[in-house]
Amino acid sequence: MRTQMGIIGAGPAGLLLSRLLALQGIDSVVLENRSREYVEARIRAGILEQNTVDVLTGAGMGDRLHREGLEHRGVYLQYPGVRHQLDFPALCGRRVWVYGQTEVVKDLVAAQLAGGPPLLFDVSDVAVEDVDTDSPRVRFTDADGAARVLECDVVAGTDGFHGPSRAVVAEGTGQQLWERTYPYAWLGILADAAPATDELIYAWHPDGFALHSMRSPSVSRLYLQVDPSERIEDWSDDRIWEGLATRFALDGWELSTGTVTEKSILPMRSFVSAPMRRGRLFLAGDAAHIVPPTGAKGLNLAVADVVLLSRAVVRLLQDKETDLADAYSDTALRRVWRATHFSWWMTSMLHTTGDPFDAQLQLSQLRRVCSSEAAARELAENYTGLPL
Ligand code: FAS
Ligand code: PHB
Repeated sequence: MRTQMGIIGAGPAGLLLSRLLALQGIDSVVLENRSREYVEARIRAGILEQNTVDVLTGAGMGDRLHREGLEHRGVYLQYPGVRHQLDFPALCGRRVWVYGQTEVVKDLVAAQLAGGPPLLFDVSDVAVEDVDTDSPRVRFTDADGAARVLECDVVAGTDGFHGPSRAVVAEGTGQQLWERTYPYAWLGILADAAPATDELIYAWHPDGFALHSMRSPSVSRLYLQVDPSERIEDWSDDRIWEGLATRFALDGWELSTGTVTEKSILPMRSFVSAPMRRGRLFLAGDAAHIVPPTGAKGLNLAVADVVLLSRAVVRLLQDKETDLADAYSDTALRRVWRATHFSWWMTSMLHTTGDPFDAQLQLSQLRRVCSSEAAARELAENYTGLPL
């Protein structure tokens, strides 16, 4: 097989990259080691920055998003006795959208399979070679068990945190890694319950953080801070709803409950690797960096990476200019560290540590954000997404 861009991984990064390149006349082949059903069923992010909505709409991927997505003006910050709404348009002129990553991926897969570039599911043994030459290749076994070779001009490692691409970059570069794991995790549920709030609630509570998000007018997505050693089997649905009701408690307001359709525990970490390139292999998304979900940045950062990467690849392959490709890693990492800082800041402000001194610092920070326009604007600008 031959193509201009070999793309490893059919997550939001890989699929959107293939789409953006196709719109500019660059061929690609996407290799995914899971099935279509698995990729389309994964429950992950739910908040889209204005930038992400603009990029998806510009790439012809906005129809269902604008029809079924929920446009939000802001979020609520809560601490005992207080629930304060941040008005993003007033603070920074931007908004966010609630539209599940699952839906974004479904839209991209459907468009790809309806006449888009090749998308191969259920591949295995993916190995990237010769990335220090102008003719890298990807060896893999296809779904029928046949050994194949994909000859490329460029390869994108959009294979997530556990994919093979980052290690290939490490082998050929003095890779630097920065990592921080947090002493808490998120227990997340999806429930057939009409959201009892019009916008997301980020709640600080002595028992731990809680987040009230949603997926539609009839489906809620909720998270509880738990100890990382907790096992989901130990959390009955009743115990979960009890914990949520306690942490969101506010006079005159009631949490609406319903059937829990999915529940899982997600570890929290910050991870950055540099550089995001080795020769003709470029990393994007979770393959290069992970942020804790408190800042709703994971998916949006992956989108920002592939917007930059698609511009660099078009310039490299069509104009034979290497300037954007040479600048890609440093440019992307500047945004990665901004999002990494913001996600760490949100996480540190909202998750209890059991240390009473921390608690007073966190409450002081929350009071500041809820009373100072400057502090609220700082949160709003980062949450809605800084210009690409
Ligand atoms: P992905 O991990 O989405 O995609 C990588 C793809 O590569 C996958 O399809 C994988 O199967 C494939 N792959 C891996 N190895 C391969 C190989 N050897 N060969 C071929 N294919 C291979 N962010 C939020 O903002 N809010 C959230 O609530 C939130 N929840 C999350 C929950 C979980 C469990 C996880 C893991 C992440 C969550 N995130 C959340 C972050 C999430 O949104 C990621 O940032 C986003 O999925 C990144 O997209 P990609 O970089 O495309 O990586
Ligand atoms: C979600 O809806 O899944 C979600 C929203 C905001 C976050 C994290 C997750 O910060």
